[in-house]
Amino acid sequence: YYFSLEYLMGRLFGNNLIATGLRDTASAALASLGQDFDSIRESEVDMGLGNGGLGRLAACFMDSLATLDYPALGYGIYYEFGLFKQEFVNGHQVEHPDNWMKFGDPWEVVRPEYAQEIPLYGRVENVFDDRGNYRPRWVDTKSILGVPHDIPIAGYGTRTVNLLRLWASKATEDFDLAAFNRGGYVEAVRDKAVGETVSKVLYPNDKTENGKELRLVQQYFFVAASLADIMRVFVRRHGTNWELFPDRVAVQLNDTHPTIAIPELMRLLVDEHGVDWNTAWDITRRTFAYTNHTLLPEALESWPVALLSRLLPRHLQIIYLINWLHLHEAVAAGHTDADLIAAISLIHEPGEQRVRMGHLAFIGSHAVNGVSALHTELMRDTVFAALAKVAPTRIINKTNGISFRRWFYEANPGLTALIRDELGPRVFDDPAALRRLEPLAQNKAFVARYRAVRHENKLALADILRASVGVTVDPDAMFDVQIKRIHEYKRQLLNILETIALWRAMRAAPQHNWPGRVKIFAGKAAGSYERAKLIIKLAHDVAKTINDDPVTGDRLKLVFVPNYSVEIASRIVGAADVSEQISTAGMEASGTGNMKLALNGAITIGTLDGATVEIRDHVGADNIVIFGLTADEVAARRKDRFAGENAVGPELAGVIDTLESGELSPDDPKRYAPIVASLLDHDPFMVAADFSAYWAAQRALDDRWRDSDRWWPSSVLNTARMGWFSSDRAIRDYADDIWRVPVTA
Ligand code: 26Q
Repeated sequence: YYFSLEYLMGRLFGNNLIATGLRDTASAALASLGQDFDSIRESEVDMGLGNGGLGRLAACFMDSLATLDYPALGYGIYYEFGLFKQEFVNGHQVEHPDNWMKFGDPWEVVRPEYAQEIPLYGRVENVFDDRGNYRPRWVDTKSILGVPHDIPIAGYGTRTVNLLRLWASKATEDFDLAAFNRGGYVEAVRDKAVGETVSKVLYPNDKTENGKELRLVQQYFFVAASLADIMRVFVRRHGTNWELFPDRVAVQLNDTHPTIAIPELMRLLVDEHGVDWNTAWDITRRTFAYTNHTLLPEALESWPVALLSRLLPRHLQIIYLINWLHLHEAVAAGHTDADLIAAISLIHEPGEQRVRMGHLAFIGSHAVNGVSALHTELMRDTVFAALAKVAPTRIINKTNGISFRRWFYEANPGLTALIRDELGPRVFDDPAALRRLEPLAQNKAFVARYRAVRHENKLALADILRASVGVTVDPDAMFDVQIKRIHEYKRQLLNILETIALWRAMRAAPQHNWPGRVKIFAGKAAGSYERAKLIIKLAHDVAKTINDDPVTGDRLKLVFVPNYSVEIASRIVGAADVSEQISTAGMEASGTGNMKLALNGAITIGTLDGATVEIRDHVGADNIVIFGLTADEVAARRKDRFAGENAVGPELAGVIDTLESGELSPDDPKRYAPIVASLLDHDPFMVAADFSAYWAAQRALDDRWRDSDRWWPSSVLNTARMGWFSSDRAIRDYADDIWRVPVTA
């Protein structure tokens, strides 16, 4: 059972047809009816119930679970509004609600018969039974109803269809009754609206918005409904033989967002089913496993004790008892150092008491995993260092993967057909078989066909760019792509500043043999993230300045594709020549866009961060361009406060001149003063520190591009050597090492 607050599914029509092998049949059938497959496909709304990487990973995992015949369900929330839609008005991001269900959802199967009533608020009555045992009762609760909506997930080339079970919230009768008894009809209806608010909207922040009550209600709502659903099925099959529970049930927590499931399972076992505490704790731990997706301090979830005591008073008691036993166990094992004990406590103490959800997930799980080798190592050394002392084997690595069905066969039908021609259809059953392409990297005829496919994809993308942003680009130019959420640590700023530097260099030496470049950006900024929005505006100001410059002409363009989505990503990955993976080393847990682009043959320019490290290991150091500070070097600089010591090279100095001159923003000449200040002052994301290395790496990429006998074999080798990054491999690793579950078919 996969527990996730987010599933970024995209469109399902094409995907389901590929899975069932009916894509071509459907296309022919539609044609015979005078209908065009693509326009039917495009009439589907994108199911955008996620923010970015974490939500898309959940979607790829659902695909692989079904494809590999694992008996699995995904649980989450059936948000009425998915991630906001993005529009640019005068270069500024404007958000609009994504009312994706407006015309109904053709995939949903509603299961009202499996609805669950979820209690909230109230208080705990401290009752003792006649033998003196503590039998607490959670009373005076309000409740909301969870109604499951099932989305079928068809496996590729198998009869397995798994379910994505998403809960919609509804008001319950007694919610209304309470208000009626207080004498208010209108209040009753308002309470009803509160019940329906819970599943109304996805939180659009991809770093923790700490302390928002509705967010915690969402988390508890879906977790409690899902555990009750799992128990319903378990009891039907095995009765109340709870000791068997961890052998039949494995729950994977997608980040800490569903961590309240740990005290909830304890409450169900101990309070509702009379299981003794120690047995219940053993069952709980053997049931859960937790995946961490970030080490950024501001993104580590914690909930104020005061909020928990109001919303989930019994859970808070249980958390305190878990913590008391956990700390005593540590002391008994010889960990007596007071700093260590404070560091492993579930409760963060100084100031307002808060429950650290990462800590709770860690101690309530039998396995805790990171999402790339580097990230897992950093987990052991930083956020979970103290806990790793008391549980040294719990942290393991499971490097992310991507669904090749979606990110290869569906996103790049031209390349899929070429590979089917060369390697036969069986290659699609085994991503590792892509390796057989390796010798073809030296085959001139094959390379020419591979290149022709890329060219076709670039022509198609050029049409989209013309239609969506009104910019005409040269399909023979290098398509240089950075597509992901806008975040300072992902350093879109570094890329934009390099664009300014390149523009200045081209104007200074227009006769130089510059290769054509199209810098393609896409991605959303959280509505409240001002700096990210300023970076979007800068990209637009740069585009406005350079796109019409007759000196640089077709040789340099910048386009920012609005409203990034799974669909837009699918149109871009097969048309990319260059993949920008340039986060400050140590800050990107894994990345998965890096895998999508390299699989489709883009050459990566990147830092040694996240899974890009492993991509280098697989494609070979000659087929990737690595630059910049390493994670260790970044950490050392932070510690020694290198601030002010950055040597600002001539290129960056020129860029700063341009920013300060107001040339890019004549309507507001000081607009970028805050960006310049942070570059020159503390440079928290090492943009200035890495600039000259990045500039040099980009020029090395220019040299490679001019040498097509080097570029294209290298591109083919990227495709040939990316098989390991299939989510099928990742899911097999979870199943073997964490869930210990065999396939069913
Ligand atoms: C939490 C609390 C309140 C509101 C929002 C959130 C929240 C929502 C989404 C916090 C984090 C996220 C998403 C995080 C995410 O997408 N992380 C990415 O996960 C990918 C899959 O493992 C990695 O490849 C990326 O490196 C990582 O950034």
